[in-house]
Amino acid sequence: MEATTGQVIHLADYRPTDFVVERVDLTFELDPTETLVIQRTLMHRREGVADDVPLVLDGDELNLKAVAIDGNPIPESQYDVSDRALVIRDLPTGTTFEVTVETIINPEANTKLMGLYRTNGTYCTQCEAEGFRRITYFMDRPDVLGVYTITIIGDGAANPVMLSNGNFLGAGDYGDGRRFAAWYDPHPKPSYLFALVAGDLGVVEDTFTTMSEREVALKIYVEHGKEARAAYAMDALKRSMTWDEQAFGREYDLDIFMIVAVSDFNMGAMENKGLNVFNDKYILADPETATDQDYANIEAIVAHEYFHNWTGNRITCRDWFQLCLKEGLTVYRDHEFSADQRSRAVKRIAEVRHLKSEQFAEDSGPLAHPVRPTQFREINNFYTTTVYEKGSEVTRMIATLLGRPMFRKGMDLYFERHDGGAVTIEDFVRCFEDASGRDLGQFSRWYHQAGTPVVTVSARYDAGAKTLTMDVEQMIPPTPGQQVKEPMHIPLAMGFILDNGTEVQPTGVSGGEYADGVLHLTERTQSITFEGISSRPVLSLNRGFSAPINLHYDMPVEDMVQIARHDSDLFSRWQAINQLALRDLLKAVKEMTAGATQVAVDAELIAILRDSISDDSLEPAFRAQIMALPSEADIAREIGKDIDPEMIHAARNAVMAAVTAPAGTVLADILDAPRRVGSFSPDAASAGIRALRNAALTWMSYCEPSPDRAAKAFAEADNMTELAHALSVLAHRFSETESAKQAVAAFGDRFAENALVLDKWFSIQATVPGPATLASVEALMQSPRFAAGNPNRLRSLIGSFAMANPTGFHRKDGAGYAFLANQIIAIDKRNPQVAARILTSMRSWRSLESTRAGLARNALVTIGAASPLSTDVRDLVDRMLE
Ligand code: 0A1
Ligand code: ZN
Repeated sequence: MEATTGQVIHLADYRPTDFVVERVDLTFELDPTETLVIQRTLMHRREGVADDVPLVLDGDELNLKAVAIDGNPIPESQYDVSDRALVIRDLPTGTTFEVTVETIINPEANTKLMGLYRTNGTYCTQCEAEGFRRITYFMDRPDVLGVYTITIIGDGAANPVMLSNGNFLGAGDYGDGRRFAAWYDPHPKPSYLFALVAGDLGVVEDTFTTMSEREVALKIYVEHGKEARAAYAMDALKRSMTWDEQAFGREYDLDIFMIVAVSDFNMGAMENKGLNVFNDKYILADPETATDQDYANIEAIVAHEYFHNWTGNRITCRDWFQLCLKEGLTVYRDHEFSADQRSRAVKRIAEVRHLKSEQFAEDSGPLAHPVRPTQFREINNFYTTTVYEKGSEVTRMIATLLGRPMFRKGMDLYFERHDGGAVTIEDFVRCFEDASGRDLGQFSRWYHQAGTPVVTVSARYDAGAKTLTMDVEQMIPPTPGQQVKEPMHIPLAMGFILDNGTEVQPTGVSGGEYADGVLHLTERTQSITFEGISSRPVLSLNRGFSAPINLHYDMPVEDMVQIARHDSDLFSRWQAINQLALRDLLKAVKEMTAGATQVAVDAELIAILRDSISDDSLEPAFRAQIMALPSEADIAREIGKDIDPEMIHAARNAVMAAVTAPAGTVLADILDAPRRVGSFSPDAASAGIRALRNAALTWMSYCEPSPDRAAKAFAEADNMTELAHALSVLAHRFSETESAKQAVAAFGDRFAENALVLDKWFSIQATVPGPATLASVEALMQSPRFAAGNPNRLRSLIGSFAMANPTGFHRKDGAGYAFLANQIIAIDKRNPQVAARILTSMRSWRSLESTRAGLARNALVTIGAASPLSTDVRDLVDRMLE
């Protein structure tokens, strides 16, 4: 299973290691450029493994100093060392033995930010998925579990803080300026969960009393001076700990739980046992610098990493193919947590929006893969929206199929049966089968078949027989390596709404299983008849987005309107309005492509939008969601081929102008309503009010030709949510005006010292629509505020441009693609993971119209021809060109 550069690794080749690790002792003598790592690992040969089988340890960019067995240095003839592996022969047989490996590493030169690296003078590690092998030679795979003891030695003045996993053993000074600290983690863990942090950091402290009355010390470490900005994260952590006890009966299991926030990090955060390391973007917040979305993200990610303590750490993955075992499940858990903390319907709408825009897009292009893949070349490229978000949806479907109490029973069994193990998706699913007695064999195809199922429904009502018959067909599109698909078990939540708005339950069903409002689709084609339906019902289908499918149902417009106005399920109402708007948007694109300059928008849609926005009985956050019509990317995905981003942009603008004009007074009422005085609160209800105001400002920008409203909002904003939004309305809708230019400059100057706010500043400028933005992105790269080594900055400027600026990036002359190619090649030299992540912006290139597709292809070929190229980028380019 060792990953050698570029080699394809297959799930079918899995076999356990030849040696079993028992204990790992690590000593670090920290030095910015020459850190000495001494590893002493106690292990034994697995039963049945022949005596002459050598020990193979993974490595990556290591400098080996010495190897010893049971304390005795061994001659070079007894081992082979290469950049990727250390192979030791003639090991003791029939007993446990200790292997000592000494390596030297250079944290300062580690620009990949994998293994031990430096960020603003702090030592920090990132080991998932294969970073531990960049620290020492080891069987660096998730099924090798060991109990770790860590000693950190370093300059005392520079490193008053020295942290690792587990419980604190002690610390002291050597008297020569050096200091040490020791940590012990009693819970066996894989190497990817190892962490070390050392440096001079500030700390925020609190405590949590667990359900069995144990007191846990909570500490969040940040750069000095930023302590006050960690208060919300601490609050979110305590709420997460309480929630996991109440919702899943899971209690924290060490004396201390620590989070460290760093400014250079490849991903969002990492769940190392007892010592989470975070991208500081997901820890630091205050009203002046953080948006409501930032607060929501912090809450969700703090919870996500904390929840990994049980789903990921106490029970981990047998191999990296099982990544969704921890990620899909933990995303599901953090979604449920946020839904409980906030408005469930609004949260679900936001989740589904994200799922469709990211995962559905991935699933329909060259990077599509199953939730549980069977092969990979570079595991870093499988931390995808499919593994995470679709993985979460699959978990959600298990809960829907079994019902909440049975789902909980299955989870309890999972924790009981597999605690301390490294397991597979099959093990996970079996717990639900055993708990419920239900066969989930067909359902498991969700893990194995890629592609978003297309479910086509037609319905007939028979007034004489009082029956409703639904003909349903499911089709799963072909995806790379999977041409033929088997039918899935799709739980379709649905309701029957009568004319008077009441819901009716059928008295009998034939042709399929229907229970508790869920229809179970299991065949390629199915005809289901519902009995006892007194009049023609409106069908409310896929309620709550119970299944991640593309539903094709030619619903009569009056039915859509009925749902949009009256469905008891708020999610369904949003879905119907969105669907109505999408229909008009698609029509507008078609008409404008055929030469029309005007678009017609359905009067009913305009009325529903206006009425919903002004309906004070609906929560503001929900109204804001309704106002966010499908994005240009949503429209493009729906069209699916021959995409012309400029045409979509023009058509959407025209529709926006048409729907916003009649709402003018409603918008003014929202914007002019007296603002709440008093201190800022990030709670969901207050955030909802700000979201509605922001949405109204966006709408105003389509029906009032002047930037004055936005300029006023910018001048008056007393929180980042409204300030950043006003800036983006000015920059995106009125880019040529003095107001916009002044606001951009003022914002940049005001927050010049705050990296996280500057990221917003870069990103807003990178997403100004239109072909001229490429030149501003290039100019911004020359700004002293740009930082080419910082992943957040790269993502905020180059990533936002490529991923979230359809008309800028997809310029018809291909200059956007050529720019991206150069940037990817340059970034790849420093940090392959960040390069690869930004490159996924090209994943839908085949659906572009032919001129752009040709130019996009050229850019991919250019990247592919660059040398050297990381496995990360090589793997993506090859798959995108296949
Ligand atoms: N397990 C983390 C995600 C993560 C993966 C890889 C990383 O290294 C580059 C870092 C973080 C999570 O799900 O939060
Ligand atoms: Zn995770």
